[in-house]
Amino acid sequence: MPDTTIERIHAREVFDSRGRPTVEVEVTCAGARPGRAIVPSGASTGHFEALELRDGDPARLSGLGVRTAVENVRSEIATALVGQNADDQASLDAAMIELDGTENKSRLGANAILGVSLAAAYAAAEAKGVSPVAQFREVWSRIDAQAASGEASVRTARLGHEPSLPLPMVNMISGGLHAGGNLDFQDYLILPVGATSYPQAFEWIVEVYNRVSRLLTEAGHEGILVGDEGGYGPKLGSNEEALSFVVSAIEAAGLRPGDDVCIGLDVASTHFYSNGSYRLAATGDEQLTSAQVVDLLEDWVDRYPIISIEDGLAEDDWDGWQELTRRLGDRVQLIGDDLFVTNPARLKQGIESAAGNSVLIKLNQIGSLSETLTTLRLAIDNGYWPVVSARSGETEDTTIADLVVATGAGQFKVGSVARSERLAKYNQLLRLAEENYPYCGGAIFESLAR
Ligand code: 2PG
Ligand code: MG
Repeated sequence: MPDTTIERIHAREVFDSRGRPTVEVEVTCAGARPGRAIVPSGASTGHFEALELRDGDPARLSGLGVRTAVENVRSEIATALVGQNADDQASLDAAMIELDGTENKSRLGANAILGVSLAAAYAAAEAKGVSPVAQFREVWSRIDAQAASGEASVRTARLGHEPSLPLPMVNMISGGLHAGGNLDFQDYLILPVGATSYPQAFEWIVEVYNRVSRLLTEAGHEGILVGDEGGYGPKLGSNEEALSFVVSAIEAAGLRPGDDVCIGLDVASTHFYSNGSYRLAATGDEQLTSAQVVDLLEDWVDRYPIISIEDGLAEDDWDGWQELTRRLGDRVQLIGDDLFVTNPARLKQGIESAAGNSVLIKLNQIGSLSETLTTLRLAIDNGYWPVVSARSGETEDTTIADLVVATGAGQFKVGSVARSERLAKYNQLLRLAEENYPYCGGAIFESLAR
């Protein structure tokens, strides 16, 4: 039996892809190499996310330092967890949640807790001599499945059973808070639904990405500079214009829009919503009601090969979400990001009120591996497609690539194919692709009326 007793917990401040401080944690089991994880950070964060603890000292790094969170790991958390079993993920996470004592991890910081939670999984893997995928697989298998409930779960029947390679959803053009606000909508993405393997899917993506650059440049737009997640950040005349560039790029790459490659949007509408209305700036100053946003999205779905829409409505516009789901839920994946914040209680509310049919899964929105997997399980068991996602502030940490494969969650969203904090994850998937995990790709959407 390998010894998985935690001997040491260490943390330090490192920097993410936006040059902002973040937390790195190392957990070491007796006689083994340390397990290490770095916590990511969002820009278009949801109000209901767990709290990322920042120092708030204006004299240092604009208040963004994470020395307090680092100190919380080194002192309180280390004191509580040294001597515990790194292989007992559920108990470690429960102990940290109890130690923190708040609803949203605001005392110790979700960045502190998540860093330890993930580094402990890596430490257990090191001690046992198994791969991260194998370790995450084991933790996943201990999360209780619920009795699959009703018809909806047919949608996700393929997911969660065995390790598999995901369908990537990749950013081509960026707007919103990730690219200087040139466009109101945050991400124009592609999903290579017709590809039959992960490597083929990835090659198609790169081909289309290169065509987007060329087409933008030829049309006199900025086709080189990229946003926080590597998507191009052109100044276009309207939000819709970005869609036609993406369709043209798919065609220019010799692929068929709608058959080979579909489009996804992350509207990220929470950031332009206030007092019951949605304010669009790209085409002057338009104020839309929730119903008008649904009309606009439906019109786009009628005219473009859109298969996925994230945060079409804001994080507290539950009525709007229900209407959107009634109108488009049979044709399109409707992902709740700010709406659900990877939180099982909010996802439950969504399931009960038929809001959305998919959930974005981001570890740091909830702040521990166990809770993340609980939300993932809840989604699959209730017919909500999970999409494992990076944050806009990322690092070389590849946890989510191993996690999406281990859980067989089916979809992956990491930003674009430029910037190495993104490629670190995609390249890890190419390594895992050599291990011959199955790939079901676009078949996960077979229940959609398209
Ligand atoms: C999102 C994410 C990632 P952020 O909105 O889905 O694209 O952005 O990490 O800024 O919340
Ligand atoms: Mg989002």
